Amino acid sequence: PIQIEDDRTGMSVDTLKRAFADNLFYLQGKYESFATPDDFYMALAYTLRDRLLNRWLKTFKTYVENNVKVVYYLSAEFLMGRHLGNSLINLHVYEKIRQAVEESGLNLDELLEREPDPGLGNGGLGRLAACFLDSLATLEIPAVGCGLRYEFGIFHQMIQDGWQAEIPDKWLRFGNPWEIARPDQAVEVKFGGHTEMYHDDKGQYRVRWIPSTTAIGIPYDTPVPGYDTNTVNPLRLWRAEASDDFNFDAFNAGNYDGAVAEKMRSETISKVLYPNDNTPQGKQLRLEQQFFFVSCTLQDIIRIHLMRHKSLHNLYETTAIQLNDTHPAVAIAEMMRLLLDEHGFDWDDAWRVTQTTFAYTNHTLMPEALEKWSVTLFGYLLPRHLEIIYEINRRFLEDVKLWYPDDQGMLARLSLIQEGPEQYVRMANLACVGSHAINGVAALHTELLKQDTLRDFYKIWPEKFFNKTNGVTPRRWVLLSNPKLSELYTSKIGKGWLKDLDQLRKIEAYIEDAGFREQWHQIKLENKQKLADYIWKHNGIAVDPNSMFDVQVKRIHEYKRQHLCVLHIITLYNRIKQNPNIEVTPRTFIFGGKAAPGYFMAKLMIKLINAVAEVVNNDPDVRGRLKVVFLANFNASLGQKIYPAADLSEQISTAGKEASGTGNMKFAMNGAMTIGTLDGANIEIREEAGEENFFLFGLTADEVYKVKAAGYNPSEYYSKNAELKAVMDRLTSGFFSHGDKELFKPMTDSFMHHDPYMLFADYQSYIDCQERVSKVFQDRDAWTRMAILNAVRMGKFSSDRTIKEYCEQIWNVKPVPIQLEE
Ligand code: 26Q
Repeated sequence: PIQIEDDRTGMSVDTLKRAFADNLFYLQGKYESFATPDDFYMALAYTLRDRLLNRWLKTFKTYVENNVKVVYYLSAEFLMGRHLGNSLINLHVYEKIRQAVEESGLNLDELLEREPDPGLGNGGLGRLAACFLDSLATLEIPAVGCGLRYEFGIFHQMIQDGWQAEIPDKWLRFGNPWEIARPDQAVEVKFGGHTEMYHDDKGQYRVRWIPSTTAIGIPYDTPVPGYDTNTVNPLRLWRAEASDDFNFDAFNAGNYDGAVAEKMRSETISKVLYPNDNTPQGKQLRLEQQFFFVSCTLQDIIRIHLMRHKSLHNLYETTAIQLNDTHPAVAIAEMMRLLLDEHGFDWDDAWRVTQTTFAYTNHTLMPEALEKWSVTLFGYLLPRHLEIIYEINRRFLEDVKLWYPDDQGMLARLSLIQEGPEQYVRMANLACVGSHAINGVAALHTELLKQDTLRDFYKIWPEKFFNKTNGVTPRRWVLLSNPKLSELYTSKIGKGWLKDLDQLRKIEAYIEDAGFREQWHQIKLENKQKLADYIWKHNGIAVDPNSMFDVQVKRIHEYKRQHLCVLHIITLYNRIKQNPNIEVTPRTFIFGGKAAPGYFMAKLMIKLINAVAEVVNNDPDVRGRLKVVFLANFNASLGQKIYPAADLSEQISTAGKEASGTGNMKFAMNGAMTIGTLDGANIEIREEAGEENFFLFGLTADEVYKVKAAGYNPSEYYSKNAELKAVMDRLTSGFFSHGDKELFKPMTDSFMHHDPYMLFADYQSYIDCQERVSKVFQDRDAWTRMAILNAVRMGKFSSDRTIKEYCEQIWNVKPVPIQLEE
């Protein structure tokens, strides 16, 4: 008999072709001859989603039936990147789909480019959450990503006259084929109002929260497939809707527009992602967003637990909740409220359940970046939660007084409330007291947390502190983005490296093989040629693929010091102007990154890069040896094109400021060398690669601290360093701004008078180090050897390693393999 494959699950090329055509007709409602590339993309996306559903439903069923412990990863951001390519990889159907699409007369690469990049995050923190979901599914860990379904993600960046312009990100315009709405699991979230005391039926005092408004949360689930497993975990994002019954009275009383205004207000909650990165903004709507998704998630968690258990006392046995920074930290208070007010717990039991369930990851050291909310705003929006926070604080400080009777400073620093003319709730302190584990995201970061930012908490609870050095998924960041390099690896050592990145070290055996090194070099060159084509298409700048691709892509921030790189460019430019025949190693400087729309200095930095580019790229004396390119709208998809093409990765933050960095890992895995400070994960990257394979410069975190304490005076560096002086003079002269001496003055003034990020202190060391970089690059083979060793020693930075550590040391969860056949 002929075996007939099901159209929605079959994996043969013929079935895939038929399913693709079917979905075009029945889901997009188009004949092939009228279909647009977007229609074809959608039809293909549905073809893949169909093939994930079987595994997805089976995964959920297995979790429920076996009553397994589940990790809930709470994050205000998930920067997932495109789904289609990733699901082709994780389902092992890339080649078959390519064939099916080609036999249908289409080009797969073009269809992949049609997918809008889901940008529900700002940068490192959001992308880390996405890498973690990939690793959790790959390691077969029961896990749910929980967050907000923003209608508008991170803005689309355009460059106009050298300045950043922001365009709304309408990522849902054509519909989202990857999500399934679950309106049957909607929940209600309360806001505002006041609280009341009453006696319960046992005569106990209880508190009732009478809210002034409510909103409805609708969950939308997106499948997250593991690589080479049957596990498909959900990413559950909540959308806010108005609850219609609430304004029924106003509606009936004829106050139609009043009722509609109220409805709009509720639906605003999940409208847009706040575009700030590492600089919190104390806006009411942001707090509403945080509480909204937290309350939806906790109600959901409790509902699921109570499906299999009589009470919530053993919640920690079924549930681990990870707080991705303090953005979801109000969950500590909401969990207490649910247990106390809605499930009749007494305080001590509720507190035990809360503390054993929650864990907190810190992503920042800069005190000004720690989240705090004015007590007035907090109490207005969440009156019951403010009461609970005060009670947590009262009990906590009682304990502290017992432990440190004479230390008022300690009490003031540990308090959940910052005192002063205006009181604030300190979210990091709330997260620390409510969690059983607190972790930093790189070894140095964790050490600095213990010694500095959270030192008092470390003093009282040293056993709560862990380091979990970040990682990235090698599936998206090597296999998907760098297929040629992946093929080369696999041809030598098999496919094992994709689930155990340490195996890449086996490649070291080929380091003396000149043919291997040549193949490696050719792959890098091809990747650079592709990026050069992209640059030509988008910026109209011709760049030489044989020049060094010197790349800095990341959010624009003063502490990340994109402007230090600009000082280097101007230094080289000045040398050329002084002697046009001087020998220079040809370089293409590539920048990319978004500035928070309200961050003036960051926007000025983008203008500066483009202004310098205009001069350098067009000066005949330069003879094309230096090129400067700013690529607009850096996001996950653009990252996938850039990392594989980079020769040099710029990781030049002021030591002690970058908690970890994760772009640094993506570059290194794709065979770029790093120039960097001893900051964040750079330190561990250098340790793994070997110090001879890392271009190190600059002050250490310790030295930064000491130089500042001794009274740092940047103008001294200016007067004593002739080359730095020439660079600054060129900048202030109006040379890069058509004679306008005012344009860059806010930045140059900051350098000369404060220089909080110590560019001048690190300038000479950076320039000297870049000299060494240029020298080595001229010896092509020496460079290739270093790049190979560097790349294949990055096993530690697979997010699989990071997630295994969280599972064993923080969450206490184990893999649950999914069987497809009964
Ligand atoms: C908070 C309140 C109100 C509005 C915005 C915010 C907000 C949003 C995003 C605060 C911070 C962020 C993002 C922080 C972030 O991305 N941190 C980075 O996290 C990475 C993953 O751990 C690290 O590698 C980076 O070093 C760190 O900067």
